[in-house]
Amino acid sequence: MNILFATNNAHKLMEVQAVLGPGFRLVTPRECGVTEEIPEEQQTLEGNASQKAHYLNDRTGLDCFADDTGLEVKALGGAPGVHSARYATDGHDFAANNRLLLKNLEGATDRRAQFRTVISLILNGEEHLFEGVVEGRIIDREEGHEGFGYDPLFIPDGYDKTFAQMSTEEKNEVSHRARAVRKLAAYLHSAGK
Ligand code: ITT
Repeated sequence: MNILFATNNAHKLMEVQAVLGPGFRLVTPRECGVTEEIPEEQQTLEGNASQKAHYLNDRTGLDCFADDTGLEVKALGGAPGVHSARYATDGHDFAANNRLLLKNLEGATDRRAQFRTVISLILNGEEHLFEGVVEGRIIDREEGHEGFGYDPLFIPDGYDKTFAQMSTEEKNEVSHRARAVRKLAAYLHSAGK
């Protein structure tokens, strides 16, 4: 089955394709002629995932899904959360975001954090939400070069290395996004897709 994924993030695309497997082919907004940035202006992950999926569904008339993800750090009251992409600057500057996170956690003893993904699926005009969470901790310097975003600073519970020190397959064993995508896949199968 072909399904449209409302993302401009190539890493997300790769991770999600690996979880869904060869039974699904992810189609990008660009392939459907949508080249502008997809708006995400809401104050919650649910709101943003929903806005992105509705935007693409309105533009194309096709079934589609979107993922919005945030890193929620306990000692920072859940920040950067829904503001994870633009934590340090107005752009998607991963290095600056990571520097700011380390600065804001200087001296913190509680370094617990979780990644949370919300997926909004629009199928036959109806919306369905799926959530995936992984708990872990923020270390005090970047380790590893795989993945993207905050991956070099996050060690999931039960592991002794960061997401950025894992292959896509390893990250997908426990990640927030993979957990949400497995729920999405189960739903699509149950809907006969
Ligand atoms: P799209 O909206 O085009 O899908 P995005 O990069 O803007 O891509 P999000 O808004 O969902 O994606 O993610 C917000 C930020 O959270 C993202 O820019 C990263 O800094 C971070 N992030 C998301 N998923 C992550 C992951 O699996 N590992 C590390 N950081 C992640």
